[in-house]
Amino acid sequence: MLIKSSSDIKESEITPESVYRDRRRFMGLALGAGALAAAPVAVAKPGFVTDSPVRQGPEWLSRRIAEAKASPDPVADELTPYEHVTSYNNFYEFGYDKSDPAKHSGSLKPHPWSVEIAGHAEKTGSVNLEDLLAKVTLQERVYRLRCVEAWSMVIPWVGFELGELLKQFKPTSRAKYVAFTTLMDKEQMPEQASRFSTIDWPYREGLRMDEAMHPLTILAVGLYGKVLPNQNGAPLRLVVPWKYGFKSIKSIVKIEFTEKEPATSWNVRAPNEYGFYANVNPNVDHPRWSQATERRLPSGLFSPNIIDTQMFNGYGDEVAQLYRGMDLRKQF
Ligand SMILES: Nc1nc2c(c(=O)[nH]1)N[C@H]1C(S)=C(S)[C@@H](COP(=O)(O)O)O[C@H]1N2
Ligand SMILES: [Mo]
Repeated sequence: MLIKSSSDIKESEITPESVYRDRRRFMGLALGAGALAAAPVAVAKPGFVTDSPVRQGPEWLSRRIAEAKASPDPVADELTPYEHVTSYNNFYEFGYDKSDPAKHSGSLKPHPWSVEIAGHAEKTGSVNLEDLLAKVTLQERVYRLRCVEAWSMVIPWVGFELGELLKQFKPTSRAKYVAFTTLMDKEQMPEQASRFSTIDWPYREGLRMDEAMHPLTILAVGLYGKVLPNQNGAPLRLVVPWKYGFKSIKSIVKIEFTEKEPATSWNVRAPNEYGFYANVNPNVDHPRWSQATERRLPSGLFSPNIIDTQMFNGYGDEVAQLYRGMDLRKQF
C-alpha cells in the first residue's frame, strides 16, 4: 500500500468519505502506538487529497485544510455521503438541474481568487484568498444544511468563523448588515449569459450584523477534509446552518458592510416566497409546500427518508435570542 502510486489505488479504497471517517477517528482518539500502527496508510499521508477525482485547489490550500482543527462537538446525525454532497447541488449559475453544477462548473476558475471588502469599515480593499486565510483559524464544522425545497444534508465543512474575518476590517457603527456577492463572469458561469435566467445576476445575499458575527456562521473553503469542489461554491462560500440553504451564497467575490438591509437574490425574485431572514421554521410554510418535514439525503425513491424539520434547523439554543421580539411569521 505504501509503495503504490496514486494511479494504482482504486478509487473505492480511498473514497473521501472513508478516508475522512478514518481521519476523524484518527484525530479524535488519544492513540497508543498499537492504534497508530493500525491506522490506514491513506489516512496518515497528507497527500490523500491528490487522489481525488475532484478538481484540486493549490497545494498551499490543501495543506491548510488538512491541518484544520477537528470538529469539537460530535453531531448525532449521520453524514451525507461525499458523492451526494458533490453531485446534488443548487448553483444556478451552472444550470437548474441538481446534477448541472457538478457537470458544468469546470469552467469556474477559483484560483487565484480575491475578495473585495467594502462599505462601512475602517479598512477596505481587495485581499487575495491566501492572505485572507493566513489570518483565520481553519476548523471543521459538521452542520445540517436545510434547503427551502425541503431536502437536507449533513456536511462536514472546513472553514472559519465569518466574525473572525469581519472584525479585522473594523466595521464602523454604521455597519448594520453585511452583503455578499457571487462572481459575475459569463464565461466562467454560463447561465449568467442566458436570456431565460430567473435570477438577476450576480447572486446576492445578506445577513444582519449580529447574524454575521454569530460563531455558528462560517465561510467554508473545504468539505470532507478536501478543497471545496467548484459545484459547492469554490473557493469561498458562506454557511449559515440555521437558515435555508439559499442564504449560503457561493463563490464570494465581495463582502460589503451596509447601513440598510441589502437586496438579496431570492427575496427580490419572489418576496412572498423567500424572506430576507429565511430562518428554518417548520411552522411557516412556503406558499406552495409545507416546511414541517424534510427529505434527508440520501433518500430512496421508494422508501424516502422523511424527518421532522426542527426550528432554526436544530440550532435554536444558540440562535433563538437573535430574534427575540420579532414576529417570525411576518419576518420570515
Ligand atoms: N451563487 C449561488 N449561491 C448559492 C446558490 C446559487 O444558485 N448560486 N444556491 C443556494 C441554495 S438554494 C442552496 S440549497 C445551497 C446549496 O449548497 P450545496 O450545493 O453546496 O449543497 O447553495 C446556495 N448558494
Ligand atoms: Mo436551497
